[in-house]
Formats: sequence, C-alpha cells, structure tokens
Amino acid sequence: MRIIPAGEFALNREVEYGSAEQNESTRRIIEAVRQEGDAALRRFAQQFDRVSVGELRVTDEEVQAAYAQVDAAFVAALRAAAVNIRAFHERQKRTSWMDLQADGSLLGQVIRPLKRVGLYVPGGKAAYPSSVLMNAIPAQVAGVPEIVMVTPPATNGQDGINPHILVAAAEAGVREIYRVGGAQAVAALAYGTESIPPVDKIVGPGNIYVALAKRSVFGVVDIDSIAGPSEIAVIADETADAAYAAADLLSQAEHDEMASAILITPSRKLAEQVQAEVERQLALLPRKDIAAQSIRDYGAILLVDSLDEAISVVNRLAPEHLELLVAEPFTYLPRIENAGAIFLGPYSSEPVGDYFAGPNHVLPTNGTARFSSPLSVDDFIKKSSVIHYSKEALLANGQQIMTLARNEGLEGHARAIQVRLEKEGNNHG
Ligand code: HSO
Ligand code: ZN
Repeated sequence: MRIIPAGEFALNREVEYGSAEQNESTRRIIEAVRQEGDAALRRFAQQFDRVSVGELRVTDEEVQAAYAQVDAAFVAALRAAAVNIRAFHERQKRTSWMDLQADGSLLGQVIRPLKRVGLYVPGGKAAYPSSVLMNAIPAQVAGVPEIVMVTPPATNGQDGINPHILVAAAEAGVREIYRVGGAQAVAALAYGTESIPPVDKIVGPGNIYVALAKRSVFGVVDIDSIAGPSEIAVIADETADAAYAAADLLSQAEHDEMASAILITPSRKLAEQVQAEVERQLALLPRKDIAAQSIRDYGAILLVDSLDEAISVVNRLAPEHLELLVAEPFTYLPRIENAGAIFLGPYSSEPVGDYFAGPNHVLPTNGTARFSSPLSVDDFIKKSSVIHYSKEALLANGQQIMTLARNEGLEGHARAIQVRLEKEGNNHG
C-alpha cells in the first residue's frame, strides 16, 4: 500500500453508466418483458443463467426446506442482528402531524408507507443475507404491507435459490419471493407480468445490467441510489493499533477489486506499521486476489500534518465508511461533515456495522455522502400535505392569493377564490 502525502492524492472514480452495448441489451430486455411478460423471464433465465425455471414464485415449502440446509448458529446470528436492525430503524419512524392555527385552519402532514416494494438480491458471490435484512427491515418498520424479493436462481442448472438468502428473507418477514434476476427482474417489478404484480419502488444492489435497468425504470417506479464499490477511510493517530487498522481496511478491500481503502494519519510510524500489517494480513485472506487488487489500485496511506488536516481530507472524500482510531474520537465527531457511517474507537470495527449494530449498511458511496444518507425508514414512506382553511382564514387571505394568481396570469385561480369571497364575504366589506 503506497504511502503518500495527502496533497498528492485524488480518488478519481467514474460513475458507471455502462457501455453502449450494455445499455442496448438492457433496453431490449426491458422491452421484451413489457411485451411478453413471464415468457420473456423464462427465456432470459434459460439464455443468461442456463436454468429452466418452473414456478417463478418460491413456495413456503421451499423456504421451510432452506432452514434445514443452514446452520442453527447462522439463524441465531441473523435473528440477533435483525433485533438490533429493527430497534435502530424504529427510532427513525416519523409521525404525522396537524397544526391548528389561531384562525381555525388546520395544516399538517400525513405519513404513509409505500404500498409495494421490490427488493433485488444478486446471486453468486455478492448474495449477502445481511443485505436482505438491511433492505427489508426498514421497509417493514415503515409499514410497507407488500415487500417482495427477486433473486436469480442458482446457476447449477436447477432453479433453486441460495438457502441463506431464503432464510434471511423469511427472518425479515418477506414472504413473496420470485426466482428471477438481472435486468429482466427489474423490468418485471417495474411493469408487472402475469405472475409478478408491479411495485412502487425497487431497492437493492446488482450488477451493471441491474443498475442500468433501475436507472431506466426510474420514474415509472422509485429506486434507491445506485451503489458504487465499497469504501473505507480510517483516521488513525499514533495510539491506534496497526493490526486493527489494517484488518479494517482489508475488510472493505475484499468486497470488490474496485473497493477503496484509505488510511489517513499524521504518524509516519503508524503509516509504516499499517503498511506492513496490510501485506502480512493480505497474504492470509481467502479473497486475497480481490483485496490485493483493490489495495493496489484504490488503496492508499495518506500522510497529513495533523488530525485537523485528516478531518478536512475526509470531508472532501466523503467516504461511505469512516473509522476514527484516535485517542479521543468523540472530539472529532462534530467536525465530520461528509461520511455515510462513522465508527468511533478501537472496538467499532466496520463489520460491527455491516452486520450487527443496527444502523443500515446501505450507505452513500462515491462521494455522495455530501448530499445523501444511509438507507432508512424514510426511503419507504411518503408524505401528503393536509390543508383545511377556515372561512375566516380564506376571507382574511383571499385578496393576497388573488394578487399572486393574477400576477401569474392565472385568472381561473383568482376566480376560484373570488367566487367564495363574493358569497361569504358580505360582512367583510
Ligand atoms: N460493507 C458493505 C456491506 C456488507 N458487508 C455486506 C458485508 N456484507 C457495504 O459497503
Ligand atoms: Zn462489508
């Protein structure tokens, strides 16, 4: 891992909009699903996944059978995590409100859950049961009555689904599951097919085709943000344990060849220790090929003059995850402006948040922590404004409303007010 002065560092990462061919084939897939429905889903499963799909909908028996295929310890850990995730997200719930004004008017905001949400779960190596919990639980806490999951069938020629994913879905309370993946799954969720009724919003990560499909159905349905590769920044001082810092950097690097892991420190000694530790630990990791490439291409150790400078580097970087491995982490918290999740102190290793503590692990990547937030209950609700004007309020304010309407040349608007003022306003001159 290279050690460089912070001033020489630039993380330039492009947002992936896909090649022309990828865009074109995504467009074709979506069109085919719109035209042919389930038949297109089956054809694409055959073509891309080499699977003959029987029933698209996963049965309850299949979910029950999945429990027999996973460890009891896995189920217990998933349950413990789910309790924490649920408790954290309960705190995010908003309540509707109504304000009674002095003139008898009532103004308010009503919170409603979305009715039907689709959760995309990728197949293969990025099939994370933890992500099923992280996406489904906030929707459930928000009160979404219909949460459906789509996930590609296993690529072994059978149409079964990873049992760990099925168990995670069941634990999160998701009961409507379809064996379909890729851009075709996104199209099915957006437009509906004979077997899959359409949803209002699609969330969850996927490959480039899934991301392109989500972008193109946005507007027909809502989508979550498109996740980029994982990122971790660690600010450490000379009190930090180099082995901890290195392990935490590698925990993100192993996600993806394009993941980015960055240490920021004013201590050259620590920089060198972490550099050595990363090499040592890397060699022992099962996913060392992925992690090594990530560290080589997107990893760095940045030397700064002070922790103050470290903070300003981080605010420019706006990392998905930030760890503060410093003597007094809480003194720096108020100055962190841009970070998806902030982990304080030596015992708050990032995987604590990835799996267990309760906050969501779906976080803004690629610098978007400047303007966006972790996935939350807010992503699964919508608001309606409520306006009840009293007669007194309309009489008192009608003239001003008409002034604004006529200024915009909208006489019809003005008259909607005027007709009332003429009828009701006798005793108001
Ligand atoms: N760190 C990932 C989430 C995750 N980690 C899932 C393990 N499993 C989000 O950047
Ligand atoms: Zn992770």
